Amino acid sequence: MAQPKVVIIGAGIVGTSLADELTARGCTDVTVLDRGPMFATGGSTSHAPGLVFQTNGSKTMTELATYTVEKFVELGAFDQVGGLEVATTEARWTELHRRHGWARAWGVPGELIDPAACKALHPLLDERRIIGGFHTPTDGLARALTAATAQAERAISRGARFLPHQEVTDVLDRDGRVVGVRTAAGDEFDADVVVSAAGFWGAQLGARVGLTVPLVPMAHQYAKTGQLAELRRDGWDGDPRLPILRHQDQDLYYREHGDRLGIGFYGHRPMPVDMTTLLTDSDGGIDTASESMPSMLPFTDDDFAPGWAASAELLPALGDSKVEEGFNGIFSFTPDGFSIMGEHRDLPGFWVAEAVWVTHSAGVAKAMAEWILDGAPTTDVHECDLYRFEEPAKSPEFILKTSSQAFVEVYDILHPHQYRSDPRNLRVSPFHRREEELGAHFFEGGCWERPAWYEANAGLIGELSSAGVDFPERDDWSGRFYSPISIAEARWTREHVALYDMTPLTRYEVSGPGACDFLQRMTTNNVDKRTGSVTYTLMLDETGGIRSDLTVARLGDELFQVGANGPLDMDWIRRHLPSTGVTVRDVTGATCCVGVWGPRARDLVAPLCAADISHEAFGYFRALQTFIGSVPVTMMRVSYVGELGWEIYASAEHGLKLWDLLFDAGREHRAIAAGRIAFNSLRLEKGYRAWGTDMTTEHQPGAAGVGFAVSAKKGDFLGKAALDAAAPPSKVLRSIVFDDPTAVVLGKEPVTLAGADDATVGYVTSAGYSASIGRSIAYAWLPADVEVGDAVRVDYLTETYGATVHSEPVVDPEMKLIRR
Ligand code: FAD
Ligand code: THG
Repeated sequence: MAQPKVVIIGAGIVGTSLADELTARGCTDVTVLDRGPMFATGGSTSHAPGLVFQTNGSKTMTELATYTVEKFVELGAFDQVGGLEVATTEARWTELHRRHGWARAWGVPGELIDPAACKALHPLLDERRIIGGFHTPTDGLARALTAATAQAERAISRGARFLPHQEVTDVLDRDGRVVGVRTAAGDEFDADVVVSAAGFWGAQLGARVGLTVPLVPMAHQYAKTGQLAELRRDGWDGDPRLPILRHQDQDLYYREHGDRLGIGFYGHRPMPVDMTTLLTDSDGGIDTASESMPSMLPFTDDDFAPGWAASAELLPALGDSKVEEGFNGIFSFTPDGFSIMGEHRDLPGFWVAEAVWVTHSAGVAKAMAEWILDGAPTTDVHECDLYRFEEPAKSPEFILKTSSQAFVEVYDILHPHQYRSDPRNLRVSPFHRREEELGAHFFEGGCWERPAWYEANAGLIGELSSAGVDFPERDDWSGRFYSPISIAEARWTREHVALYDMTPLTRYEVSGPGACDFLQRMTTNNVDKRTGSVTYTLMLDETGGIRSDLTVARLGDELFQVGANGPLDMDWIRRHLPSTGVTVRDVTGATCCVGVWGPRARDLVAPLCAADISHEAFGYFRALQTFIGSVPVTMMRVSYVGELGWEIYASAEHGLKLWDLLFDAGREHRAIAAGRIAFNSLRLEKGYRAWGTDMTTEHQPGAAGVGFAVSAKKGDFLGKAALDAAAPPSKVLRSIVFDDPTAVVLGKEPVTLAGADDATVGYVTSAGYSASIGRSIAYAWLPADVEVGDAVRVDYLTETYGATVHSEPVVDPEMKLIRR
């Protein structure tokens, strides 16, 4: 679509930024409608205090923020006063080291400073109460309304129009596409593209077009103090000068408003807002918002009291003051804290960009403009994708519970392996009962319960220790959500045999006339091989970036089983599905899968299996439909852990029987059940990548080390043209091995070159302890000229570890373990 006609719903910071980004790209037929006046529309942006802390555990969110800062600075709508986060507990001080690591990894300037330096930056602080701070000089205050107005005016100068008091009540469609919107007054506006940038109204608007937009409008308290003598300055121009301040140990943040302080508080109970009663006076005496400022609810003093007390301790100057004014402001929370971006799959042309902070607004708008006009954003935004949610996660109950929890945890120190406690047990495999009996410790992923390790294997530690296997102690942080039993499980897999519950592995059945051609077009490798073949292959986007990595098993002429990575794969496949012929079905929940891997795998399985499973009869990367006992199974000789063995699939009702047959037969081979931590460590040894963590759409196959999955002989496929035209990558994914056998990192740590200056050159993606070599292995994105044998340093919390770039895979490069 060269010049689409665009209607944007909402003239908050997101809608105005998007109008600017679209018109800057020559897409000038843009109409922005808002239910309120321009530009203090009454939405969240109208009263946002505008603090921008760029650093985030997500590289994507950080980059969206960094772009926003650069743009707002250029617009003269940003006071770059810097950001300061202070620690009042040792745990927070360690956390600030972690945040400093993220900042370095993603390119945000910042340093850790002592209490005196904090005090020098922010004289209101009582430095005796703090252990240290993290200072980020490029953070600061967005003047949200100024930025919105400036971007709108620039868009108008290029041809866009902004119409106030136009409440969109209907989205119009014809032949399955968006064709415009209708307003409450009955006016219609034609459009090829409609973007909902309606902020916390977004879920309601989405529902009108059958779309679940999983956000919850939540009230959050913001107050201003009285005038503070400490903030009065002679000859002052009124511009803020103090850094924006965060006191996360008490869920608080601060900014300057002239000689008053603004205080934001997240320490109160979650207050989800019922949109149906937002503007209706209630007989029950419940306060409601006003029509002129629907995003502001009356202040509830009692909720704020603990926040005020904690503030007065950190900032003694507040002692004589009090809350002069305050409100409970409304903005969006989501189940995982990320924004929501994307196009309605069943109503092409209808897009959403919601649950976006001012902090990320311009970055989100740029990515949206690229996505709408060029087919893909240049920044990887899969964490924000509208279609990232599993089915149960689209339920109102799940959305409310998890979004409320996201509010509670907004400033908490969250361990990367800390999983939600509620809702849980939404998806359990047929082996779950047996796993519980074996003392499984469960992690949650994709709403599935996944065993991380089994207490039943605790006894192996002693046996393996006697045989010389190390079980290094971990520091407090990396020791959480962890057990050394996982080392025993990994080692046992390489020496004996283990059962892995692979049920949560997303899988699809692709069938019908044209199925083979369709998969050939969607993926990079040749999948048009004889029945019984399995192929490792990639899906690319239009820019040649990696959308996913898959296994494609040909089970019949036009019948395939695809092993995938999650809901985004189904979305991508559905979007490209031909209108007739090919059917795609998610068969994950209706089936189950157990991986039987290790040198004794064949000894274990062969007596149970109806077919000849010798190496000659059942080769590597082959699939076969046969029986284990009386259970009909599909077996694939594939192993993400890099061992001899099979993924064995059965329909769910046979699952328990399948597990029992294998487990009982395994006794004489000393088979164990093994968990995800062992699984992860073994796949790192083998050099296998995890999509979403090690590689994303930002990376091309060669750089990510999966170029072998792109067939040179194959005809055209999605992304091929861009791939062929691509410049050589500047960064590549490498395996590094830590020098110190006790070193452990968890991912997202900055990497520097040993011997060079302190400049960060890359970052760790995933890491795990290798029981085979007795050291941790990690993947890191590093400059392309870094070579095998080069020494690097990885900063983990308060430690620095040396590591060496290793050839790949670290374990079994000759593939002897798998092909036997
Ligand atoms: P909005 O600004 O709400 O704009 C959405 C617009 O859509 C509104 O103008 C609305 O009128 C319009 N609209 C809705 N439905 C319709 C319809 N059917 N037809 C026509 N128009 C419609 N973020 C930060 O980054 N830093 C902070 O320090 C910060 N502090 C905050 C403090 C408080 C108290 C609050 C409440 C929020 C804060 N936020 C902060 C969050 C931030 O304000 C919001 O995330 C952001 O402003 C959302 O922008 P938006 O454009 O998506 O939504
Ligand atoms: N099993 C199945 N499907 C999957 C996965 C899986 N799909 C998603 C994800 N995991 C894909 N990831 C991989 C990564 C590596 C391998 C398999 C799936 C693998 N690679 C071999 C290698 O690189 O040496 C073989 C490559 C080849 O022969 O082409 O085994 O776990 N079903």
